[in-house]
Amino acid sequence: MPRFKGKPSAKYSAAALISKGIRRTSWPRAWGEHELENRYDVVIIGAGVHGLATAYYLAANHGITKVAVLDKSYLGGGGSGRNTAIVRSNYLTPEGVAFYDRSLALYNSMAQDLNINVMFSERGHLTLAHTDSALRTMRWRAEVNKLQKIDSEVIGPDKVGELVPSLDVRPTTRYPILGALYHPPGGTIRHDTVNWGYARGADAFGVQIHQRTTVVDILVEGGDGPDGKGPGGRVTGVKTTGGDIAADVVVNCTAGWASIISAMAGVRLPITTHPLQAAVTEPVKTFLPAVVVSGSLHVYVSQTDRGELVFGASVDPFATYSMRGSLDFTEELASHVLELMPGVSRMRLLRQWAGLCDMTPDYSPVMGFTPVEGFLCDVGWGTYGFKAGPVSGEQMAELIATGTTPTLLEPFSYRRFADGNLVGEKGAAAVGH
Ligand code: PYC
Repeated sequence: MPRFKGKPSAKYSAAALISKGIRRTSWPRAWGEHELENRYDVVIIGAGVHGLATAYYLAANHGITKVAVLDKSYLGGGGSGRNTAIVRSNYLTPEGVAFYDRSLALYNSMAQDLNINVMFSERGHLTLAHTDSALRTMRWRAEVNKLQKIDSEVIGPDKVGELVPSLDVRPTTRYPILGALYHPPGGTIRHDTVNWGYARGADAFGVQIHQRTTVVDILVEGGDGPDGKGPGGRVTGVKTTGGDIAADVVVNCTAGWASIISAMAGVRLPITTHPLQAAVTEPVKTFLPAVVVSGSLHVYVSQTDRGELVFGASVDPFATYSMRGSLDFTEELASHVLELMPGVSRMRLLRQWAGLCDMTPDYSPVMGFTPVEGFLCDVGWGTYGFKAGPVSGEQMAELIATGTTPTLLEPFSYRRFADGNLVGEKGAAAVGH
């Protein structure tokens, strides 16, 4: 085989490419900036993955392009950019499994669909069981999953050790690993790129994204409430820091502020908001080939392509809008990770952060119509929001375009709390809450 001799041409050296790339001033903008108009067909509140995906599918699948996506901060700055980028479909309820399975399919084809490298890594997902009751739940999930043709099975400690050699699978540990739910199609994806891909795609169809535009009120007329809002009313638009906008359809795609935004329309949501903290270590050589979750030890961990370990835990046990990290979290996280993987004891934690999770009583979202005509919700995502972004956008767009609730959305209606048809998904939460 001919061997390369001599130095690479200076023109193509890494230093030259990097410096040219950085200095280049003509990169096309991925999405544009616009003057706020005074009317849109659809106003979407929240430029996270749910809002952006809804806008994208409205335009791409239904030709509805007179759409504004508003965000009080920057695009992807909420839960969509703060999560641990895990995707999976091994849920507990048949409704949840079908929903997330569609999301995973959309994540699988996203690089081609949006023409952007989302770095989807189908590396497999293991939920460890340390007790007989946890093992029972894993078996239950595996059966529900298999009935819906989801690749998911319970495996024993030996197989766990083979798949992830850094896990301590000895039976003598304090919390011995009795088995795991193994879900090969689960993995990770680059969360920011998913947001950017949907934003760029929506923008190309003419959708307008307005960052730093806060919704301060939702305009409703004819409602039962003293202010004319609430059940029986009809949405007419929104009041923002950039001016009033008229719209027949307003969609709440926020996380963290979902109940506050809905209250502006006179719609009460059964949601409490909790911070969820995460942390990342310094990068090291790749050694963790799968996503590992331990519900009993309140931890999930995966390794990024850069080599960092990304950890998360359960939501903080108090309701607040604060996103401050805490020493309690770090200490607990470190001690639990070391129970599982003693070998990482000398790795250093680089940083930690938090996002906000809107928790519903059954750990399932609230999607679709509300008692205020034209005011729709895609909220209440708890700790599952990022992984549901694509399917939520696709299905919400269909609902808006056709006026009919698609089958995948039916179980998650606002009505279910009054009808008593809860979709209990707590057993599939990555960690016990
Ligand atoms: O449900 O897989 C999950 C998850 C990971 C991080 C937060 N939730």
